[in-house]
Amino acid sequence: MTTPSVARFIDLEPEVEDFETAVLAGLGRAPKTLPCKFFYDQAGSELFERICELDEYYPTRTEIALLRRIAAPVAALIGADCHLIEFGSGASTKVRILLDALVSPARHTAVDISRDHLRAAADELARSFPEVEIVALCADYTRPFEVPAATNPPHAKRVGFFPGSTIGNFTPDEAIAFLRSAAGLLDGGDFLIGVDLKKDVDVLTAAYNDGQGVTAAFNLNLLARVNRELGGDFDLDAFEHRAHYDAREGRIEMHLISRRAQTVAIGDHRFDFAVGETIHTENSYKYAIEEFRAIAERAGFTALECWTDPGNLFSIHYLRAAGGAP
Ligand code: AVI
Repeated sequence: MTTPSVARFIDLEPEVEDFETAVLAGLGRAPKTLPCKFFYDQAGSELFERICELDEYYPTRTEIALLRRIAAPVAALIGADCHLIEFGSGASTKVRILLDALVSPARHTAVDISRDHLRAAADELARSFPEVEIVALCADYTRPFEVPAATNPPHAKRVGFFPGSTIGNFTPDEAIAFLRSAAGLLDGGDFLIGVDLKKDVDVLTAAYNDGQGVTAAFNLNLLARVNRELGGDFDLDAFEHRAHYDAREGRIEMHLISRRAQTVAIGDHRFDFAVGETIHTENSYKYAIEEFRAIAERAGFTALECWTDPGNLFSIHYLRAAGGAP
């Protein structure tokens, strides 16, 4: 079937959690927190793209090289005529490696909450892969949603794709809940998922404390965003980025530390900070292969295959929903 070289756009009009409500609630807690999903405004997304190119931040280049290496066995496991679904598709860079390797993929659905970015990236994909039906689905993939069936063939096997170790930004319980709901959406299909591995603490901490200060700027942008969008008066020089590895939890924690005792105003609200007080902004969980397999199995998947890079930095798991086709 010949398809037009623009993506079909479906807007599920995701309800975006109110930034103001989340900020006021998070700063009102003890200890103070801000949710990491609010990192990604325009400035934050640009900073994240720079993070992905840093020498210290190994996950992106390692996963891309690994995906290139395993594309053929992954394509063999997936089989012909699949319906590929990427959760949080962003710039749709990594999925191109799969689309190049797959045998006559029927449809690719790119799911993302960022409407304009999604539409542009999906149109680019449609131009590059004119023989694949490309659909851009604007939705919040962290909440339940429906994916329209492929038209050709109508019952194409669904295969999920969730690269980047974004699953590590969920707590293990949230990761299980996400995987369970994805299992339902994939309708007995398969799931290819990138997961960052536990490793030397110095390598981990360097990845989140880069020498150029890009990760610090990314973290501090959250306060700048509060100032821009909510009329806050955070003095960015009065907070410092800090990231450390908590071995007991198996996670990198990112924080913003108050350099002095201070009061910050956001509209009519006031928040007091003691010197050294932190705002916890992100967790990034790291998993041994067996730990992630256990999580996948608790969510109803069978772990069929796992590949790692030669340095054992990053893993890609191939999961099959229990009861799915062999
Ligand atoms: C998007 N996510 C997988 C990144 C991570 O490594 O947890 C976000 C990030 N935070 C700081 N650097 C990168």
